[in-house]
Amino acid sequence: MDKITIKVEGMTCGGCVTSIQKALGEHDGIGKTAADLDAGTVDVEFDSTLIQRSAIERAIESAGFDVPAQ
Ligand code: 9UX
Repeated sequence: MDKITIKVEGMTCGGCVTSIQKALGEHDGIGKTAADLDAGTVDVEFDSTLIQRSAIERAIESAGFDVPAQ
């Protein structure tokens, strides 16, 4: 598994954390996720043979959050 940290804008409560982690968990190739509300980041473990960073960022945006240019 690779591990990346993605900056995410718009997480304002524990429910946001849950919904991001739930949205990511539905994708093949994504392992453990950990959203940090205070830091505005999400750590994502993923299998790079199954999913790419760009798709992970799109999944976060589809869940209703903004991923600024990193
Ligand atoms: Mo709580 Mo986070 O309603 O969008 S889930 S602010």
